[in-house]
Amino acid sequence: MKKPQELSFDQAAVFQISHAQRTGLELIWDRLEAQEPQCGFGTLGLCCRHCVMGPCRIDPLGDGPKKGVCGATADTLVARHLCRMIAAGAAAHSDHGRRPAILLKEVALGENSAYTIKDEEKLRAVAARLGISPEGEVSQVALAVAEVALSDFGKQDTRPLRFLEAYAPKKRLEHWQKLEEKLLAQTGALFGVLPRSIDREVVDIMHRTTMGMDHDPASLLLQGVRCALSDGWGGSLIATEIQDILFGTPYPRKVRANLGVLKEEAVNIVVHGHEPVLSEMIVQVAQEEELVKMAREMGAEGINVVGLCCTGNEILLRQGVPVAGNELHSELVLTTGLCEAMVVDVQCIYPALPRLAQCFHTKFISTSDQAKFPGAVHIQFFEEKAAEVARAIVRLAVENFKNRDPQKVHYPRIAEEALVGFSVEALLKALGGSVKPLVDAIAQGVIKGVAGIVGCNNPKVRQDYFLVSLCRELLKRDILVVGTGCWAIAAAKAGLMKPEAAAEAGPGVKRLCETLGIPPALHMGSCVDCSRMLVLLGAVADHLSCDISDLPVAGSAPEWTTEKAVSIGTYFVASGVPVHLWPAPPVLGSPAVTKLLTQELDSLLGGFFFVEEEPAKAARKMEEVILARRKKLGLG
Ligand code: BF8
Ligand code: SF4
Repeated sequence: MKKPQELSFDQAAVFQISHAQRTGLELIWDRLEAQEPQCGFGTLGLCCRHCVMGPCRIDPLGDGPKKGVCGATADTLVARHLCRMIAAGAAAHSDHGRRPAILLKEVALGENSAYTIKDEEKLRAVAARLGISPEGEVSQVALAVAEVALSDFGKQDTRPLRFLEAYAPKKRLEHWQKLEEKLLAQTGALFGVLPRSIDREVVDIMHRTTMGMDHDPASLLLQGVRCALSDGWGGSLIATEIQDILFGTPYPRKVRANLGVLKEEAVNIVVHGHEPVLSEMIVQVAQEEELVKMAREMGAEGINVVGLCCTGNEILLRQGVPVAGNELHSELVLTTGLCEAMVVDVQCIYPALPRLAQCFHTKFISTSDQAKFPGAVHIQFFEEKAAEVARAIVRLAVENFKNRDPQKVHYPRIAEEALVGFSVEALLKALGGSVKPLVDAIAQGVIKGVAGIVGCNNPKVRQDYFLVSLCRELLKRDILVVGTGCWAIAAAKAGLMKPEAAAEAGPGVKRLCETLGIPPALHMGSCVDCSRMLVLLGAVADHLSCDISDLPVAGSAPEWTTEKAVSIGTYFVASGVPVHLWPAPPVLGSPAVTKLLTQELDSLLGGFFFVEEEPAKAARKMEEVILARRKKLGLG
């Protein structure tokens, strides 16, 4: 058994893992160990189960088969599998985005009175951007915006998504158009890059990757690019924009992060998953007098709602709700014995959680028809009865307070402060209304550039070590860091989101942060909010009349886990941003696909992937990319 310090870089996690090891609670690291050694074919991407002539696997080095039963090669298998990962990731983000889009339509039509439009200014700004008249009745504008969003999901013509056309910077849009024309002229074959509709690109991949369809790795990967773009500039962007309209655009606020946000005296409700539609409502009803009174009658001080992962990020940014942790904290939070309920919606919810909850008094409550868990209490969420459902959930948690066993309570009193909520709107406000001060700071060499760090925790990587160390390394090199998802929570827990953390950065970042009153690591939101980074990149590119691929920027997903992260990485690369990954994706079984991803995509799209195992080395490579782009821009 590995030592807790080897498993996590986070002191609260180390404390809690030690406790679990002492008391014999099974955690994710134990299950990883039980899986080892993991399958070499799978790791290299060399297996296929797309039809029942298989399963097939390809032996890259030995004297085993070099083709599947149908004749598919290693290149096909690897490209097909990566493509399906992108489709799954894009589907998850986009299906999430569909929900607020439908909700906005219902609110506009008066069919749902549980929700309202909180940010009218944003609504009108989004409308204007989409070419819809921003004037007039709120409900009319909202309906028009919702209709455009919904049509982007399901339209059948071949025009690019309207959200993409409205938000992507001019030069990038031209680049994609020209690339399609160039490939047609060069090869006589059609290669689509611009997404036609969000649902269609996922369906296209599922079709294309069945037995006997597309076997050309480049063709497969370009469809992967198209699907990923339908996520970044489509489904995820729609999720972000409409959630801002419905729940409010984030602005800077102080919050607390880590397991120490749990309160021994209060009823603790942990909300975990991704969508703010339910969690917003839980936060709201948990403040209702009747429920608070009920909690007091049970002997608790009150009701303490805390977040986990991306649903945590959503309410952290908009409501200032404290966040208990990122992905690898999801089991640890249960082991504190302090959770009356863990309420989940969709995505990144380990099926191990309900079993672990049963070792305590914790009620594990699932709410989505799309995410059910054996061993859970299921309370179905209906949007039109949102407040009632949320009240039933909170009531169940409050009633459960009496079942808490003080003998089983064990938690670290560790939490950090963080200044979060840097939406593009908030950043522009901090910059005085335009991106110019940021552009000037880059042009004058005050900072070298900007890096985006995204993504998950992965038990194969010491928790938060890469996320935090990479951030520190970049800051030292005078590269400002922005990001989302589980990185953002890691950075908050590590204290990097306090304005004082600028002291750790190089002199340029420090100066910029002090001038603007911002921390050196900026929390831009949940994983669908990676779209905020695209919008920011677009604003800077348009301001300079250049392409994103000219800007001194780089990205990284240093502890990535999910298929969603593959989609995110791909849409950044396809938008002109080089992206670092660790662990390596399952593509190394095909040298041809590996070369496409790490080299050839650069000439097609102005972005590429690279893999690096060490934070300092990854930072150095990101700095190199940034410096090379500065040089090209004549910035020295
Ligand atoms: O969507 S960073 S582990 S919680 S996938 Fe999941 Fe990864 Fe966390 Fe947010 Ni994003
Ligand atoms: Fe094997 Fe080809 Fe079927 Fe895949 S599609 S399982 S490689 S026969």
